[in-house]
Amino acid sequence: MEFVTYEVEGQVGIITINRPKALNALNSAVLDDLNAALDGVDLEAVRALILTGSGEKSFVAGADIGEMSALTKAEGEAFGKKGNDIFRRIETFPIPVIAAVNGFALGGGCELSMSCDIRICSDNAVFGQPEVGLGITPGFGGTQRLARIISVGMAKQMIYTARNIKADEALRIDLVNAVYTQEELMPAAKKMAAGIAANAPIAVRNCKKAINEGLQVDMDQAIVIEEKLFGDCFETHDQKEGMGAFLEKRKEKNFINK
Ligand code: DAK
Repeated sequence: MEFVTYEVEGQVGIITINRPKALNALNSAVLDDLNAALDGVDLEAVRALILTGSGEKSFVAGADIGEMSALTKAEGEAFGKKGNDIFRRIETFPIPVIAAVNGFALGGGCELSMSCDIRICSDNAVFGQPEVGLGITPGFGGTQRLARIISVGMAKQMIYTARNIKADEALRIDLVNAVYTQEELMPAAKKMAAGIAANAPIAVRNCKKAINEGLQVDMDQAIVIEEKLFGDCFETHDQKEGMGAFLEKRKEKNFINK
């Protein structure tokens, strides 16, 4: 992969978008590499992912404007589908994905972070949906996920005005969960990922599924989804181990993802 790196530290996978010359902007090759990185995640061994950008300036400065500027309608649609499929894959990826937003998260960059389960950022991060200033709508789910994550009114304000916001405002409107210095960001992301990885993997995966799928339906259907995923945890090794450890007053737990 030319534009994406993938490393594993313990039970945590780290995907880094690595196209610093263009502030990690997403062209077709970057999207292909991101998809390939996801293909490479060993779901038996890895229990949480971190997604970040290389350098200290930018997470992802958007979809590649140079590449997009020359697209025909059909090519634009195909580029949109490619991005949407990958972002949806991240959103529904079996294990949690934390976006460690280390700078600009504009357009497709903001959208990429929103396809992750959790967003934390550095204090120099800048979020925004500049698309209407470029003559297009936000794609890659921008009009859909932003209004589901923050308030509808604030999402409309950000999208219609195309005004960028800084980290402190992103925190205030709940777009991110926490803000760190640049030096603290990756250690904080790794600590959070390790905390997730220490829990029973099947239970964590089922929580992700229950929250994501439950939010798309009414409460009567949502609690049925929850019941099924709850029931699914029983008779697993890890359910017996987690409850056994409590009953035996044992601190160490050996979760084996089975
Ligand atoms: N695309 C391509 N290259 C980019 C880029 C981008 N989005 N952002 C930055 N670069 C490149 C610059 O062209 C420059 O390259 P060189 O000139 O050095 O070759 C290099 O990165 C450094 O950028 P600057 O020199 O501009 O650096 P500054 O610090 O001065 O400014 C900046 C940083 C982030 C404020 C500025 O670069 C900027 O405004 N960049 C554009 C941000 C932006 O507008 N992003 C949104 C792009 S639109 C859809 C699907 C997806 C989308 C839409 C629809 N469908 C499915 C319908 C997504 C749209 C977008 O993301």
